Amino acid sequence: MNKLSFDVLTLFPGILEGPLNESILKRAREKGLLGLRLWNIRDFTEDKHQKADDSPYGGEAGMVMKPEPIFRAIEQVKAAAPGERFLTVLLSPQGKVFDHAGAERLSRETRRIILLCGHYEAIDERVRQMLVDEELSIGDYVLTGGELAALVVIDAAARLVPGVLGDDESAYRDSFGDGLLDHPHYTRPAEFRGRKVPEVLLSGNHDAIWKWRRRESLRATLLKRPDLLETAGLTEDDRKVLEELKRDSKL
Ligand code: 4FV
Repeated sequence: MNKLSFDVLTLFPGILEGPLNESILKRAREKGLLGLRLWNIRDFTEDKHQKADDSPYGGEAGMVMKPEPIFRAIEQVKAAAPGERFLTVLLSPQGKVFDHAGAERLSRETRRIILLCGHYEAIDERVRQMLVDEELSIGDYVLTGGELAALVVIDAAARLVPGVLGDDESAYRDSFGDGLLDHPHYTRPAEFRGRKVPEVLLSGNHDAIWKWRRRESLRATLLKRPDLLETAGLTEDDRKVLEELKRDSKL
C-alpha cells in the first residue's frame, strides 16, 4: 500500500493540528497510510527574536517571509530522510488551481511532499526560484496564510489513497470521481416533512437505481456545472438523457 507523506512547513502549526488529528485523516495516520509531520519555520530562525519576516525591499505595505529560515527548514526536512525523493509545493494564489485531477495525482505520489505555507504579504522570491518544484492554489481569492490551503490539499489527496476511506468505492462514486456532480442521497425516514424518498430507491431494482442516479448526476451537472460536461466521459445513453433533460422544462 502506497503511503502518502506530507511535511508541512508553517509559522502556525496550531492551525493544522486540529483537522489532522480527527476522523478519517487521524485513522489514515494510525493505519500508516498517511505520513504527516509539521515543521515550525520559526524553529529555524537564528536571532533571539526568532524573526521570520522582514520589510520588503523597494518599500510597500506588508511583510515578506525571510529566505534563510525556510531554506534551513527544507534542508532539515530533506536531511531527516536521506535517500528519499521530495516534491516541494508552495501554496499560493499564483499556483495551478487545485482540482480533483490534482488530488488524484498527489494521492499516487511516491515522493515525500513538502507543503510550504506562506504568511504575510509574500515569501522571498529566491525560495520560489531555488526550492519550489510547483505552486498550487485552492482558488482565486487571498487567504491570510497557506495553512488552510495545505489542509485542503492533504484532505482531498489522502481520501483517494486506497484503504483510507471505508469502502474504496465511495471515493470513486462521489462528485468528480466520474467527472460529474454527485446524485442526490437519501436515508431514513422514507418520508420527512411531507417529502418522500424517490420510489425507485426503495425498489431494490439496482439497474433502475443506477439509471436514476446517473440521470440525477447528469441533471445536477447540467444545472450547476455544465462546463464539466465537456470533460466528463459521457456515453450515448448519457447524451440521450441530457437531450431529454434539456427538453424537460422542469430543469
Ligand atoms: C492561497 C490560495 C493564498 C497569499 C498570501 C497566503 C496567501 C499569504 N494559497 N491558495 N488562494 N495564500 O491565498 O493557496 O501569504
